[in-house]
Amino acid sequence: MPTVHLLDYVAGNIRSLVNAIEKVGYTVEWVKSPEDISKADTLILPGVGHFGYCCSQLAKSGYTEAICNHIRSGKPFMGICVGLQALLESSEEDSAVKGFGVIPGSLTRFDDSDKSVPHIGWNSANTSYAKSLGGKSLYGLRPDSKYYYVHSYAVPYRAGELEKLGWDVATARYGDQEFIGAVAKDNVFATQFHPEKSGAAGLRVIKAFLDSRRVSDLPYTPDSLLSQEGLTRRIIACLDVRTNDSGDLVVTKGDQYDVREKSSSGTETTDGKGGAVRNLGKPVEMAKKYYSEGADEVTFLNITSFRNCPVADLPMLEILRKTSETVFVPLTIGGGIRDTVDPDGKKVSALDVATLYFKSGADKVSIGSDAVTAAEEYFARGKKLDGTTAIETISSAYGNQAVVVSVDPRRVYVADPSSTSHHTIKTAFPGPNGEEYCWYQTTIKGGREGRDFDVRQLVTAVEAMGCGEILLNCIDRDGSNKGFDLELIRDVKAVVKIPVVASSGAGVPEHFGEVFEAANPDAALGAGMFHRGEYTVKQVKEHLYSKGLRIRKFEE
Ligand code: 1PR
Repeated sequence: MPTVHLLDYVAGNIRSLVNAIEKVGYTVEWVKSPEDISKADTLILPGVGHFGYCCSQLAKSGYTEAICNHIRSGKPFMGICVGLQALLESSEEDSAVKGFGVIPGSLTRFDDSDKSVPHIGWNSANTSYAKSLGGKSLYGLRPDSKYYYVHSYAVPYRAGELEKLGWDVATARYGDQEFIGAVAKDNVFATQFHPEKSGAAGLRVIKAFLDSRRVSDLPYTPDSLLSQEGLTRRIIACLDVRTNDSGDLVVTKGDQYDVREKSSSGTETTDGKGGAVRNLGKPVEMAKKYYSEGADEVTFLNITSFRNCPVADLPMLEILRKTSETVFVPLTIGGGIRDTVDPDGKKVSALDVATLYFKSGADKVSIGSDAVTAAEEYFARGKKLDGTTAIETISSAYGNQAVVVSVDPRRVYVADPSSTSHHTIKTAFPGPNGEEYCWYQTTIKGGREGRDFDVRQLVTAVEAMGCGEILLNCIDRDGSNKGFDLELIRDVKAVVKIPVVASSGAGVPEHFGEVFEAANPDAALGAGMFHRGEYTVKQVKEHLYSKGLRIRKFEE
């Protein structure tokens, strides 16, 4: 198989890129020193994280000159995400550090006054306006396909500027900002999106580049799809995973976080544990199924954090490795991301735990209980960061976009807002004694312990610490099939700029339409309705499409 040289200088999920390259018929050889680059025929520079960190690391280790020589020699070069950004002259993210200057221009931060930042999700890379391409596809890009982006900085698109210098440009639009999704000139091709995370559409792009197929014919696309430019509504399938009573790792699903079968009378069994852990299937197989139905992301939550093995042997690592071989959309892993101690007494930091997960194919880690404790301490310190929390250490090493905080709130009803110091909302669903107000109490340990800390305090604290996305569960709605808690989602959306994923309560496709229209989350997640086979991800997307909402269509 032909070989591709890959530079692994930064942290991040490189495994998925290797899997994607192998999937399209190539093998990977690692570049371990600047000298290796002179031996490379085709070179790929991937990247996630911080522009300044990335460019200064490359310069310090002597790679910048070697990469620029490779580009000057005319041999094929591809940059991905920060690998594209490094080709620019500079970035607002770190004005003290210079880029390679291969592409004229500079990166600016997205305006967050009217939208969430980072920009996370599926957006276009549209070349249909590029006159130079004469209606053909650039490296397999299609105007009706969607690609996975995750970034806060982008190159604003100014019509004609780069084209005048011989660049072909693919554009995307976020809110009213048009930016560069991909660029190509001679032997250089670079994408702001992650093709290795963009399903079949992304694999097609990688293959076209590696096969040196710069332009090709486009299939016919109906006008209805071409008008779907912009960020799509993201649908996430969530798999709660735990060991059942026979010791097998299974996908399970609870009602209000209780994952055990009820006895036939509907009550708990005499041992107080309830029945067996519900077993809804095998994690890797179910992830594959949701991928093939068009899920835009898959989240695994390891809901039993006890363990009797070293962190490096955690069974979830193997699940991620296997899943990332065939599932080419972003994978999130949650559960047990915290400082910990191995059975032999060795300390393992939250950052080390996260690193193991990223190396095994995860794109994001999701932090639950530890984030609540860290946020409480942040408030106790007078809202001062201390730099040592899991959120801070992981986001500074891997970027904010890699850190999700999973929130498990529960309603506490009050008759009068003055009876609590917490932020309350007036609810359309009064409490058991007719209380018209409630606050959302945060919990830890899978909802088992409530804290004197509300959801607004938690989300604002974790945003300040460097969390890039909120996974907003709701214990009251979990497994209820009654629809999302719109009041909760609106309340959280009002106080953070980072994306919010609505979770808990989805029972029918209409619930997804309702939540996007009434509470405007950045993504919505479903579990039980998919696991029980009641509806498919595809049906949810068809419903959204019928309501005129933008979605990513699954491509074979
Ligand atoms: O505290 O960092 O170890 O993380 C533990 C993680 O496990 C947290 O993300 C927490 O939300 C999750 N978790 C813990 N216990 C449970 C449980 O169910 N007993 N699951 C649990 C949380 C909630 C959602 C669920 C949606 C959608 N699961 O992820 O998938 O509510 O369900 P639905 O569509 O069927 O209503 P840490």
